[in-house]
Amino acid sequence: MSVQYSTRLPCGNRVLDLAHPQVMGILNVTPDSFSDGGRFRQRDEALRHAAAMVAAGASLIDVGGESTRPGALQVSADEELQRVAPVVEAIAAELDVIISVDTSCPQVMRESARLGAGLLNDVRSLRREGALQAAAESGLPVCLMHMQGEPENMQKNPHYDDLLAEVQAFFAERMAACAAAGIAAERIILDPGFGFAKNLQHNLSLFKHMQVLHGFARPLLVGVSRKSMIGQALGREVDQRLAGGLALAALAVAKGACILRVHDVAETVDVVRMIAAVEAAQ
Ligand code: 7PM
Repeated sequence: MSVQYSTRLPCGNRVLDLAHPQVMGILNVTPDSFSDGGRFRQRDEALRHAAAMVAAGASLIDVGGESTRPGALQVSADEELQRVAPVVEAIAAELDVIISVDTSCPQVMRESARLGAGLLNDVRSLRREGALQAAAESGLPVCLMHMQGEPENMQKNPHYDDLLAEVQAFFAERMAACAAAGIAAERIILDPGFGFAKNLQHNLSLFKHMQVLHGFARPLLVGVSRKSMIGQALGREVDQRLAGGLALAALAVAKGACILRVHDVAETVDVVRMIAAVEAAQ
């Protein structure tokens, strides 16, 4: 597959090589303790998990402090920042990896960029008040993810007249908003948003036809790890979705996706390496 974009994406003080598929490890920092001791323990645990994912071959770590689970309530910016900032700071100091921050909050974007984040991953595609400006001023690349509505209400009977056309129209609108805010197309990554305001048929159809998004000539990120589309297609609980997820990872690479956002880094890296071995053959 010939790519239509520069394969060298500057991410703060590092560069992401998009000539080959890259694996982004998911790091959730959603605590159950509010004591200082809890915060320190949580930071160290997160750092250990991040280090293990880097050792397994992740080139990006996606740090998320807000649950975007369907129906989830929003956390305050202060709470999100208290969860995310120490972890971003620790990873930046200790590990050779690009830090992505899964946030919709302008304050978290600014502070994360200051602390060494290399990528902003916003499931709301910079639609929150002040997010476009914060992202623009960070100078970092941004991942724009398709979602109809908000996480709070998105799975209440999602409907599309023409799913592919609506996803494409959404990206066209958000890329125009980014351009107007001073975020060049060269800084944008696109993500179909699997599981966000989509039923099983929507998810499968969007996956099947993902290639239409190459029309934007921007890198594609795919996040399907352990998601309910696998559970629903195969009848598997969340701890039994690895094989289904790896099948989708391989298929996503075949369809030209270049960032795979996953929980199971080592297994996904094997998928990517195996595909590369075949592609390198005569
Ligand atoms: C509960 C349900 C917790 C769902 C977390 C989730 C994506 C993302 C997430 C994605 C991008 C998950 C989701 N998913 N960011 N953040 N793309 N760019 O399953 O698909 O990880 S949160």
